[in-house]
Amino acid sequence: MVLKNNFWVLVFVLLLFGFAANFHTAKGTPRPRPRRILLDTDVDTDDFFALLYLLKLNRSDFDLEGVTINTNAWSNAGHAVNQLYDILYMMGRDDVAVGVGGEGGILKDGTILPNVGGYLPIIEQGVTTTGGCRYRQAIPVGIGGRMDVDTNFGIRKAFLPQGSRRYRPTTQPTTQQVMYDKISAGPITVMAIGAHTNLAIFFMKYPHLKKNVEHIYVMGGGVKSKNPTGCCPKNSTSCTRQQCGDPGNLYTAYTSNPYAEFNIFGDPFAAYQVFHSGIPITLIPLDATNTIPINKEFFDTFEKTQNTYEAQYTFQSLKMARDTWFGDQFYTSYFMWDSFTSGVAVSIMSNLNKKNGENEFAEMEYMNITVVTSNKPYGISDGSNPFFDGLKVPKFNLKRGGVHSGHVQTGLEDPFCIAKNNGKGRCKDGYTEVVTGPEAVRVLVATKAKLNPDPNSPLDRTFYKSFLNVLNAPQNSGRFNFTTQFPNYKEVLYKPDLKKRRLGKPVVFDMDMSAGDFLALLYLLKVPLEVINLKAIIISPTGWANAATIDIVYDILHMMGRDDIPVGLGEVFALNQSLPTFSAVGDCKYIKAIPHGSGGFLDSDTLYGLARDLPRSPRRYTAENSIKYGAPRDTDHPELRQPLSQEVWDSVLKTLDPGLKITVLTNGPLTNLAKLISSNKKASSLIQHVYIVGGHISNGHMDKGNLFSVPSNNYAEFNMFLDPLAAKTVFESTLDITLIPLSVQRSVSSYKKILKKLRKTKTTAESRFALRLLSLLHLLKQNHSRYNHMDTFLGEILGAVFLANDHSQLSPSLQVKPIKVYAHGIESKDGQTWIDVKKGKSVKILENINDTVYYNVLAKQLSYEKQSAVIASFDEQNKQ
Ligand SMILES: *[C@@H]1O[C@H](CO)[C@@H](O)[C@H](O)[C@H]1NC(C)=O
Ligand SMILES: *[C@@H]1O[C@H](CO)[C@@H](O)[C@H](O)[C@H]1NC(C)=O
Ligand SMILES: *[C@@H]1O[C@H](CO)[C@@H](O)[C@H](O)[C@H]1NC(C)=O
Ligand SMILES: *[C@@H]1O[C@H](CO)[C@@H](O)[C@H](O)[C@H]1NC(C)=O
Ligand SMILES: *[C@@H]1O[C@H](CO)[C@@H](O)[C@H](O)[C@H]1NC(C)=O
Ligand SMILES: *[C@@H]1O[C@H](CO)[C@@H](O)[C@H](O)[C@H]1NC(C)=O
Ligand SMILES: *[C@@H]1O[C@H](CO)[C@@H](O)[C@H](O)[C@H]1NC(C)=O
Ligand SMILES: [Ca+2]
Ligand SMILES: [Ca+2]
Repeated sequence: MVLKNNFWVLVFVLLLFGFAANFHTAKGTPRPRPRRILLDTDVDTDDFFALLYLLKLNRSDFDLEGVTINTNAWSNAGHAVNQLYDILYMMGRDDVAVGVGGEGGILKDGTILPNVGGYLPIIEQGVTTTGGCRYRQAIPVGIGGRMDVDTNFGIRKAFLPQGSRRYRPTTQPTTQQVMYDKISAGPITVMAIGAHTNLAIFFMKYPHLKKNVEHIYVMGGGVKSKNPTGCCPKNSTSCTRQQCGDPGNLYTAYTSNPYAEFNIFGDPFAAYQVFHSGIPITLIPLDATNTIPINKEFFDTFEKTQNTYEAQYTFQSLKMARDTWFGDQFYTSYFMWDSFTSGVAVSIMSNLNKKNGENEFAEMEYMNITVVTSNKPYGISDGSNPFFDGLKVPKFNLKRGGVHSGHVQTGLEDPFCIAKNNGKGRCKDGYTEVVTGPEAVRVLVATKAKLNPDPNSPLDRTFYKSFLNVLNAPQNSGRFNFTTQFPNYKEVLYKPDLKKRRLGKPVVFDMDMSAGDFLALLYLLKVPLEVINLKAIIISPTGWANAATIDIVYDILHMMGRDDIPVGLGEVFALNQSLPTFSAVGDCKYIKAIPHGSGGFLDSDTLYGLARDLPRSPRRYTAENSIKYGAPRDTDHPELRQPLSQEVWDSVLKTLDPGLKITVLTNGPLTNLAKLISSNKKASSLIQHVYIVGGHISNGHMDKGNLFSVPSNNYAEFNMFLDPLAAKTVFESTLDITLIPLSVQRSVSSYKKILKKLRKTKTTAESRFALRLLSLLHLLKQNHSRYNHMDTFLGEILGAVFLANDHSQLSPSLQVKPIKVYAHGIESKDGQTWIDVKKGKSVKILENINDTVYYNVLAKQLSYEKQSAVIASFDEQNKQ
């Protein structure tokens, strides 16, 4: 059609000036402009490449009106939504609606309530936001997985500006609301670049609105693809064949399912609903994306052309992805997935006069496919399929013996799926399989990325060039980055001069980053250094917050002028929960008790929306890594690497004055402590004392624990339940323990009383912050049933107060009792603690304190003018 050397000029012109060529339907009638777009994304790295590409297009042709977050995949909701808000703010697009979560559920009879948050695949969705992770467990949780995605490798907080939009409890628009608003407003195109939970729920709830969706572009699945990753040379004997030549890309689940791709595997039943919705679908599967890797030529060209903030952000992210990639196969195994999908979609929409989806970037072909949701034989009832098992009428009236009625994969280690002989799994859940007959849906499928006809260009795919041109184009560019938005922000570290001080007892604080833990931390930082010398913080991300929330700890320390205190990241899985064969992934047997939505991770990860008001620390999680610590290579700044809890612990021991021992306060699951004492026998002997906040010693059947989300388990307390094996390990050790159990915590969890005290005392920045957080928790508790458990967090502060104070002041009563912890893998009993005269371990138990004195001490200490905040807030930090 065009002379070779003019081709790129044309593509460039088309892109900048809007793909204006053809906005006519196949029949030739002009269609209304602009084309409205809704993007459903899991906010992975590659997702915001796609988002930025869409935001750069001429808005009179393509108008992205809404973004909804798939909360069931590669990122966690609280981190994802704030990153999205920041990206949109950078791009000057605060008008784009953002939806995340929702508290609605699906009833036993299949009734779908409004505002289902989509935190769980439909098969696990009940009436709350807690539930299992049969599919999501394929996604790595920590470093190399969601930890890196949530923080965008640590680049996000260094780079993105910060606007006024952010997650706020109870006022955050939900996914279903945004979908409803945008889809009911008129014809719209949807792009789905995560799992399909949100969309499927929407179509099941509002089938009459399907007619407004003109087209769905999907990144996902593998149809006839042959995964090129992990192939061994033919005659190699040493190479371990990983996934190679199979349709799927579940590199963590290959031994159970070589057929599925992550997005579709995230919720196969949802994907089935979307594919079978009757709405025209264009699929960009691995077949096509496997042919467009981020190769070296593309990478090098990109490095040289970064004319906009969005190009810089994208390049820096890609570079960190490359520098931390395992093995040496980044250039052949990191593909353009979602970004390529956005390009193909836009190009098809610009060429609607052409047949069969012809476009600039991909070869297309029609195929008849379905999505496999269960495995043959159908009609069995083996306990794997909650749509049928134990129900008189199958959920959603599904057909007995139909395609959804077979065995459904229950997890990565599902024995049904694991092949006995050749190591190649046999489950097909999530496979976008070619079929004939009534199940077949005719779908336009991208099969291959188009080659660049210009043999002299280093960029040998047409889309490479488009991507770089679009991101670097001056139109619709980002307005600033963090540094240019906040020129007064200084990367300084604040450290007290400890040399001339007589320091108190050395303390290590082990926290799971629940709201109460941050208040306990503030409290510990306020206790005179002569009483407590807080040596280190270790994080147990096995409780109420995700690992990436570690940045809030850094920010609190920065605020309080304590950038000298090291922060160590602990194991992301409870003991015995990660897979022995692949430790980056594992089960969620215990942590599934924490709600994903309101009152759970969504709120902890944002500190109920307040974390962004804290001063921003130059210290934060970073994916920077070092060969010295087992990384595949040194990144640009290996010295910045996030230390692990074990390393921080070791360094504390090294700097300990002779004769001194450490006091440990744990405010979360005992994962870290159990690891420390079992990996190093000497560790116990260097621990003076351990204060454990948690456990419940029931004194009668009415005296229940606090596990509100596990109805079968009446008597456990969260910190023990979340890692029962760790609790057992600690309670069978030689450690000297004081337990601060639920009953005494409950005696000091009156919001009214503490708020009254805090309002009266002279205020410091930190007491004001504590007052804000506590008032918010109190209001939420009064207003919304999802926040009923807020007392739990107020009670948690007691450990810090008790540890720090002259005991007589609080009039504590302590009793020594022999304690045992249940940890045999039975959900209804795990984590329970009881008195066992014969076999229990003698533990001091705090039974009572004077609550009036307690509230006084807490409020007074927080408003003590010494050891007060160095910078009060983010706003103050950025003032001239
Ligand atoms: C966007 O498209 C409109 C309508 O075709 C055109 O008038 C306008 O100049 C374009 N803007 C840019 C920046 O290309
Ligand atoms: C932000 O942009 C400025 C100006 O382009 C640049 O000097 C700075 O390095 C950027 N900041 C980051 C974190 O990349
Ligand atoms: C593999 O086989 C090919 C031909 O059969 C041979 O040329 C090559 O050297 C072999 N490679 C190894 C590593 O044995
Ligand atoms: C898909 O199915 C339709 C209807 O059964 C059939 O006409 C068509 O040939 C099939 N297409 C392919 C590519 O198999
Ligand atoms: C650890 O988990 C496995 C199953 O994954 C189980 O068989 C084993 O009993 C568990 N070990 C303990 C000590 O609970
Ligand atoms: C709680 O309800 C009160 C009164 O209805 C209202 O003023 C307040 O804003 C609500 N707070 C929250 C956090 O929803
Ligand atoms: C708690 O302490 C306050 C102040 O010292 C005292 O007045 C009160 O009687 C004490 N309460 C109990 C139950 O001992
Ligand atoms: Ca994605
Ligand atoms: Ca806690």
